[in-house]
Amino acid sequence: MASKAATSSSIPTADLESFSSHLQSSRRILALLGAGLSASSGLPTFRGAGGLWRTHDAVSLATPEAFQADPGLVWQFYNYRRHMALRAQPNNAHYALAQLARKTRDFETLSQNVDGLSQRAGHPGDKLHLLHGSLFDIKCGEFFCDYVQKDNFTNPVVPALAIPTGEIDPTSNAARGARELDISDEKVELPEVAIRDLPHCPKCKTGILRPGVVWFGEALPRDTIRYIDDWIHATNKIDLILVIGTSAKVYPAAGYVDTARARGARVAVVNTERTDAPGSGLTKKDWFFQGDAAEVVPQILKPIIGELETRAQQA
Ligand code: BV8
Repeated sequence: MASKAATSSSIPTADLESFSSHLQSSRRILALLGAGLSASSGLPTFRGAGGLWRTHDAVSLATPEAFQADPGLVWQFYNYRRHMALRAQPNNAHYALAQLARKTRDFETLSQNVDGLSQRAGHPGDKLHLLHGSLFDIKCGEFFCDYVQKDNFTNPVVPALAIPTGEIDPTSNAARGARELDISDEKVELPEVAIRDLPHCPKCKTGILRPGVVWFGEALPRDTIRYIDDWIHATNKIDLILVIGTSAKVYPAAGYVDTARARGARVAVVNTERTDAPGSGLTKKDWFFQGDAAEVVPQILKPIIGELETRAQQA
């Protein structure tokens, strides 16, 4: 297992060769994706600086309790992340994985990301499994109501959540042209949002709508988990698991690395941090490619996907 800051030319050939031959001989491949995949698209990760939104730890806002306590604040957090995700572009790692999915019959991708960038890179929907939901699905917050709205890209999700520009009247022309304030910075005043101005459920008429993401303490989507478990148990062999841009600290998602390993999978990690090796660590049969996913993933998948047809627009 080798590790050296990998730009396209500096991935140790030995690793690239051994990885390439294993990749080409692999019949059943799994991938586990995390926030690091979208880092070079400009979206903050949960660890490090990105882990804080204003003075709030992102993880603490991603809970039913936080929504119960202050649905306005939680909606401002999610509306901001929807806004940032809509403004971001998929990068070459998103495109490379989409290409691998088109070229590999038995390749399933498990994403912890809720930003929609893999979908926008054309990753085949039937081979992309969103473990933690999507920022662009909206559902009723009442447990007894099953109202769900898929792929709602309205921005802001309701007028009251418009990102402030510092202009008094947010609907004025001046406001429309004005630069948005960075509300992730606690120094920027966050406008109060009244409960009545939050999105309400058109079905049960009582519930406040919430983002269609899986919050901490909540179960993952049953059908998705069932599909993945059926795929894993379909045969007793998995050849390779790609672990890309994740600290693999959140369960049950992180548990899939050892599940795949238990079925004979070799592990290939792409991460900027040497420290973030998943599950029970790496063995000499595994690979660690240190570097930016947008750089490294197209490089290591080249034996199957060739040169990327669709490349991210250089910002
Ligand atoms: C549940 C959606 C039960 C919302 C998210 C076992 C052990 C310990 C704890 C638990 C356990 N089982 C369950 C728990 C509790 C909890 C948990 O895991 N807690 C953690 C904190 C210890 N799990 C849960 O609560 C789960 N639910 O267990 O329910 C249950 C069962 C039945 C019935 C009822 C209840 C639900 C977990 C899902 C929570 N929702 N997201 C939202 O997004 O707002 S999790 C969220 O955080 C993300 O989806 C992701 O999963 C996680 C962040 O992790 P990463 O994506 O890896 O991002 P991170 O910033 O950490 O790391 C980025 C990495 O990229 C770093 O390694 C960095 O070095 C690297 N990187 C950075 N830049 C680049 C890069 N790499 C490459 N290129 C770059 N450019």
